[in-house]
Amino acid sequence: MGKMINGQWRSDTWVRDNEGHFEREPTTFRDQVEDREDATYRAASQRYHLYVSYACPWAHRTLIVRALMGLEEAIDVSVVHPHMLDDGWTFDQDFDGTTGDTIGDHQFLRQLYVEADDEYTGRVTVPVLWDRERATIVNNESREIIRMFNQGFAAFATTDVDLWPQGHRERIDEIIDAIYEPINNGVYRSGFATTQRAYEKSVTQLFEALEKWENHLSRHRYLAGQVFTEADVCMFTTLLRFDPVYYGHFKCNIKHVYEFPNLWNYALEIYQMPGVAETCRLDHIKSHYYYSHQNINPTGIVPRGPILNHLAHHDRDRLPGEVVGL
Ligand SMILES: N[C@@H](CCC(=O)N[C@@H](CS)C(=O)NCC(=O)O)C(=O)O
Repeated sequence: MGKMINGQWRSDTWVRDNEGHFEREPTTFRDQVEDREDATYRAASQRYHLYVSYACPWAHRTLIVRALMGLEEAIDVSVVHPHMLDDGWTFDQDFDGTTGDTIGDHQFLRQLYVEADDEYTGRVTVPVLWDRERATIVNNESREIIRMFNQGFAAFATTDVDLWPQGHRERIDEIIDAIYEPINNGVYRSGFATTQRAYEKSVTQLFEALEKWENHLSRHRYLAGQVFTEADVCMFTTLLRFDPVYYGHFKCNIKHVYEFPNLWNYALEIYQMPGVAETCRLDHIKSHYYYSHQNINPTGIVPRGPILNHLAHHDRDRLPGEVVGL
């Protein structure tokens, strides 16, 4: 995987600690769009643009929140090619569903990073929230982008969906923190581990956390209780990728998600919420991981299975719950 160092692209740079644990570097563009007249980045329709990969679980969070809130008109999107090789994310268009760079004429995502900061050092990641007016990156941290959509962009939404409702906020933030390391990042830590010990540690923590939430979901419709929130979006994008990719490619194979009845039915319910299925591109997901990580799948062969039916009937109606504003 490549990386920018002082504005120059270098391929093949991986970050691991000396025990073989994969380390995810913190993102650096952390400005906020706010619905205030004097804000540097003032919320507006059609001013901001979202760069995503359908493959990426972090970017997928932003697409789901955008869909549930009905922000499609206000915030347009460019979709990168699922293969991420020596040039990092590209705007090649020879894969169904890619769009190219619909607002600029860039060939590579890294060009946006250099435009935003010509001395940029760090990874070139999706999602990116881009400001057309200032021609810069506002933010490239999914957790902050989904919060901005919910807060800053509410006036431009075509639904009243609120994924960070009053009265639940502290709990939602605690859950997002709690699932990040063992689950969302845990699958990567398992898959990218370079020692048996590092792998065992991550995979054990991952399945302990999944068992814990499986148990929680046997009694509660959603992670924060009766309301569907940002925390569920963060959990869902990992669950969706689990059986098709993380189980095999990342060796997270103690159980499939479909072997956890509550987690599986919970994922089905979210998949079937309005607008969500359209954001779920398993073709991009499988192609990206199996083809891009040449260190763990050198042949680049993308497996045919598993055959899953995300439109199957789910049993979550047995528990009380709501999506605020839907
Ligand atoms: N913390 C970031 C993580 C984003 C991230 O790591 N995206 C991956 C794709 S799944 C990426 O673009 N990786 C490219 C790289 O690391 O070179 C977020 O949540 O937005």
